[in-house]
Amino acid sequence: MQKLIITAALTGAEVTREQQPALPITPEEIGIAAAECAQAGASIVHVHARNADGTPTQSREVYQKIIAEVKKHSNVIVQVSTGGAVGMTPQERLAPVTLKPEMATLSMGTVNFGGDVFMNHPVDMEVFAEAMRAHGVKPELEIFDSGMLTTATRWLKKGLMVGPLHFDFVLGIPGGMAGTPEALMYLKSQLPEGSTWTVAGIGAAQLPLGTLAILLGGHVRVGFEDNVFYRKGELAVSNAQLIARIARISLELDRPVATPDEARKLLSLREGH
Ligand code: KMH
Ligand code: ZN
Repeated sequence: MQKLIITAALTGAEVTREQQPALPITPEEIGIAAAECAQAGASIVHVHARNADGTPTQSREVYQKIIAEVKKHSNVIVQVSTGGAVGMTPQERLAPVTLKPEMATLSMGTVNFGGDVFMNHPVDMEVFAEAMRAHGVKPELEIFDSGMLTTATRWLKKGLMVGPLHFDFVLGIPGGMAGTPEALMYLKSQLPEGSTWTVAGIGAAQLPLGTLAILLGGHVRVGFEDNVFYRKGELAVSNAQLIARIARISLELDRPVATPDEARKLLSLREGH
């Protein structure tokens, strides 16, 4: 089995300080949280930008500061969000890709997102994929429901995307696929050959799905974007606390954790970072 790649989803677009007092918001806070997570075993940080008042933004300048702050403290891979927040325009969402980060997310379809609709028109998705190709950015394909994986497989066959593909199964969003072992097993069974994958279990699904992914040879994403609790009724004290638990479980299961450079190789990221 490959070494385990742990992604720290540090901030997200929706979680507030009221829900999680330790949420990193400013570029400086995100840089420090990234360093703590790298120390605890993360090799990727999935980042979202916020304005000073905590509202989400896709500002190129704020992402530039975040990337600089992360790189100041650690060698971790930076993956920017192109999902942003519900209601943002595709043009806004694409802005951080022009900074040529090593990775960016690419949502593979539209999904109900709680009480909202997270819009991903196929025409926009193609523009996003093309921009990532042009800037040498490795997409992580966000799969909220099974048809999105079918779409990715079709795009691969049509040459709209080049393999090996890397997927993130985001399971447990109200409106998307359930955060259950059965859902994860089904998605795994449908992967194009040679793909890598990680799982982001939402809320209470984070720990069981992360543990299952370790056993199945996948990778794991944890962090405040997806879950603010350490266990039922107990808030996590930091993103790093969630990372450290997954790293411990993986080591107990005899699966070593990848360094950022090992993750770069496993994900076939471009050279030169
Ligand atoms: N905030 C969600 C609407 C991503 O980062 O690419 C979308 C999201 C996915 O978080
Ligand atoms: Zn995100």
